[in-house]
Amino acid sequence: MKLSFEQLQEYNQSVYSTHRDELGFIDNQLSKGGNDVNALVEKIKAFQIAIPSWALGAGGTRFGRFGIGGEPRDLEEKLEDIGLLKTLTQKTNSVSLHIPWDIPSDYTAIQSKAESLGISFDAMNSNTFQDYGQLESYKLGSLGNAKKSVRDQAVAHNIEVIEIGKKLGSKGLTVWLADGSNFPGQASLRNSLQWTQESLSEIYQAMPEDWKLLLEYKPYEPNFYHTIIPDWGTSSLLCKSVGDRAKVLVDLGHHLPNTNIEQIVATLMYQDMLAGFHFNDSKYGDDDLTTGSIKPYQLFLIFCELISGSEDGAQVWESISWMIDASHNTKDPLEDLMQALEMISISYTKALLVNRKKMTNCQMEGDVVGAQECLQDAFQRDVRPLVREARIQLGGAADPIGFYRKMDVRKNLIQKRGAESRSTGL
Ligand code: RM4
Ligand code: MN
Ligand code: MN
Repeated sequence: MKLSFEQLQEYNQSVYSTHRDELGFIDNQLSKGGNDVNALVEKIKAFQIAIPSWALGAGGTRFGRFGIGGEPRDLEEKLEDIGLLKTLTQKTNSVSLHIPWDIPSDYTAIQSKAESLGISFDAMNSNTFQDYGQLESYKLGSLGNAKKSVRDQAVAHNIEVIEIGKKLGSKGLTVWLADGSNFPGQASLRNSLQWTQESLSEIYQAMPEDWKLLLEYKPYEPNFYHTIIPDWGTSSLLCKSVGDRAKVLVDLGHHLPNTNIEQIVATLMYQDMLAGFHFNDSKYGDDDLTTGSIKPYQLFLIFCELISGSEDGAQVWESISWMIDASHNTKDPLEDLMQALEMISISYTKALLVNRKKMTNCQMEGDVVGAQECLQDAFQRDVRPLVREARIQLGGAADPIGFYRKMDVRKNLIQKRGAESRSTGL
């Protein structure tokens, strides 16, 4: 479905005067505090987040899956959905593909479709956590499997993913391993780590020189006794052993409750080892809920570390990749993604507002209360008018979800694709 430019403009006009009032208010407040509001809006405009191809349909749990209707039936339709998100939010211009879920049947057609929508191909994702008809089973692991033939097959799959990505213009490979064991004694903890290291090294060698390897970690699930890469430290260790274009990917849901994720970000940036982010939120683990829906303060603190790390020169901002990695069991996936993009923008904007100079002085003088006030002053502000202004300036909808609903997009998609259409993914 294509949204008409005129309808979007008309919609924006109808909410414009309220927006002007709200923007004028915050503009005034921030300018008095010495902030360059135009520069802030430019930064918000520049910040773009990739959408994973597996997040456009309804997700499920091991108990069930409830379709939303009108889900994209193939890769072209997935791109069309991302095109819609782009038109509405102006916050995304790339897609992250999962292989074998999204192997293009016609590369030229997919490329021209993506090009016409202004979408590029972000990091590619391999899949060695499922069986999909390949010779050897991944039931007991892949890159770290005790059987060499399984490891070889998993390495070959990753190399095939690189080849597919090369044809599409991608510049990265994201590896998430389900490898581990469910019971003590099932696997050799040390050997499985070594095999994983060797396999990753082979994959790294096959990567073009302008690519990066993004290595995820996860403390549990689907294995519950041990996972081979449980934490950022192990991921970092493996990355360092394979080469300097291998870096650690932080997926927000891949931590045990109460982990200080902002500290992990700081530590990784300190070593120039942060590859990128998978945004989501959770209460218990890898819940894959909408980012910022449960712990918005944590998301803000993470952005504070990201901004300070890049402003202080620890790691270049542009070297970090951004992606949403969520699952939508009870929401319309497109609405959920719009909420996520909004929360990411809000958290980023608030973090930009922190008076870092003042906070550093407080830190140096041991002024605990003063330092916390610096953070609260930024976090408690309603920055939505700034985020909206950035979106309007780029030609997006003043209120993406409002316009999406007004245009009955989901109803239209159901009419076109059917109520029972299913998208590939989890
Ligand atoms: C995993 C992990 C990966 C994603 C899969 C679908 O938990 O987060 O990034 O590729 O889910
Ligand atoms: Mn992830
Ligand atoms: Mn995950």
